[in-house]
Amino acid sequence: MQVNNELSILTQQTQLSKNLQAIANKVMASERISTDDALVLFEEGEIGFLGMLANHIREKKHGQKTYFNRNFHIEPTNVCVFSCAFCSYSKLYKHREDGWELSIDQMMDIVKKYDGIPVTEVHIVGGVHPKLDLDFFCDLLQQIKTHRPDLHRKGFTAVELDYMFRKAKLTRQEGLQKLKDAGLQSLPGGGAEIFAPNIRKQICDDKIDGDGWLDIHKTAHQLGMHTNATMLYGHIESYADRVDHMYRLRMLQDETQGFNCFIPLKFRNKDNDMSHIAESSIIEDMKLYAVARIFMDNFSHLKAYWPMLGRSSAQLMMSFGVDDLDGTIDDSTKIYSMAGSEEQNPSLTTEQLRELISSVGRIPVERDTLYNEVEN
Ligand code: V47
Ligand code: SF4
Repeated sequence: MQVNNELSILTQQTQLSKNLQAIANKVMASERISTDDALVLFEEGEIGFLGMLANHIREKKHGQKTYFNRNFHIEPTNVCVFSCAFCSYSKLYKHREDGWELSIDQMMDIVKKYDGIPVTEVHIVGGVHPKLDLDFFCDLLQQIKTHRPDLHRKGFTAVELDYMFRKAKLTRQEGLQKLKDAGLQSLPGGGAEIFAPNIRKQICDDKIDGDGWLDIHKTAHQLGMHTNATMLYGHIESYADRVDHMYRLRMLQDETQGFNCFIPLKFRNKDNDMSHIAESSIIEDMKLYAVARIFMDNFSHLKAYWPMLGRSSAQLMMSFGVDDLDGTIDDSTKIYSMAGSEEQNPSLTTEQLRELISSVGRIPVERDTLYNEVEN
C-alpha cells in the first residue's frame, strides 16, 4: 500500500519517537487511538506525519469524494439573552432595537425565494430571543413543511432548545418530540464550544453546560433524529481540553451513532470580547483537523465549514482529513462575516463549489443532510 511506503520513508527521514511510531502502527491497523495518543499527536506530531495519517483514514472511508450540499440559512433573530465572550453577532436583549427579529411571514418569504431551486435543506439557527418560543417555532416548521415537504428541516442549537424547553416547562424529550411532530428533522452542531467547565466558565458562562448539550443531542438521537457536533477551537483552550471535548463526543457516538459529522469551528476575533486573543495559525488548523480525523474514528464525516475557514484553507483541509465542505449558502449567514472571516459574502454557486473541490484533485459529490448522494 502506498501510504505504508510513505510512512516508512517518513519514519526513516524523521526518526519518529516511539510514541508516534506506535500511534502510526495503530492507525495503519485500523485500531482506535487513546486520549493520551491524541495528546501526543498535538504535542509532538509533525504536520506532514499528521496529514498522511489523516488522509489515509479519509481516503479509506471516502476515497476521493468530497461532499457538499445545497442549502440556505434562516436566522430568525440576532437578539440573544446570553453573552458569550466570543460572539460578534448577538445583540443583547436590552439593545434589541439594534438587532433583527423576523416574523413567520418574513421567514416564509425566504423559503419561497427558493421555490423551483433544487436546494435540499434549510438550516434555521439564531440568537436566543426571550419572546420567540416553542409554539412560534413549531408554527414556522409546520408552515415550511406544508409549503415544501421535501426540504429537510435542520434547526436550533442545544442552547436555543434548552431555553425554549425550560420556558415551556417541558422535559427535553417532550420538547424535542413536539418539534419533531411539527417537522424538525435534525439538529445542527452549534453551542458545543468547549465542554471543559473551567473554559466554558470564561467564554460562555451563562448558557447550557457541556453535559446538558450532550444530553439534548443524546435525547434527539433516541428520538431518531440525527445531529451534528462542533468544537470552537483556537482561543484559550488547551490541547487537553480539545481532547476531552472530542472524547466525550466519541463516547456518545459509540452509544447512539446519531452524529452525522464533526465540525471544528475556528475562533475568529473581530468585534467581540475576546478580540485580544490571536487567531490560530493555519498550521494549528491543519493539526486540529488531522488529529480530529485520526481520533474520532466513529464519525463518518469531518466537515470544514468554508464560510468560516475561507475557501483556500477549506481546500487545504481536504488533505488533512476533511471530506465535506457544507453548502452553497447565500448571504443570510452573518455569524462568521461579523466575526472577521475573510468570507465577507459567503455565497458560492454549485458550479463554483464543484470547481473548488475538483481543482485540488477530489471528486465533488452532492449530498443531502443525511449524506445520501443526490442524483443530478
Ligand atoms: O456555537 C460564534 C460559533 C456556532 C464565533 O451543524 C464562532 O451544520 C468562530 O454551529 N468565531 C454556531 N466561531 C454555528 C454552527 C454551525 C455552523 C455551520 C454548520 C453547522 C452544522 C453548525 O458558531 C456557535 C459558535 O461555536 N461561533 N462566534 C466566532 N467569533
Ligand atoms: Fe447568543 Fe449564540 Fe452568540 Fe452565545 S454564541 S451570545 S448563545 S447568539
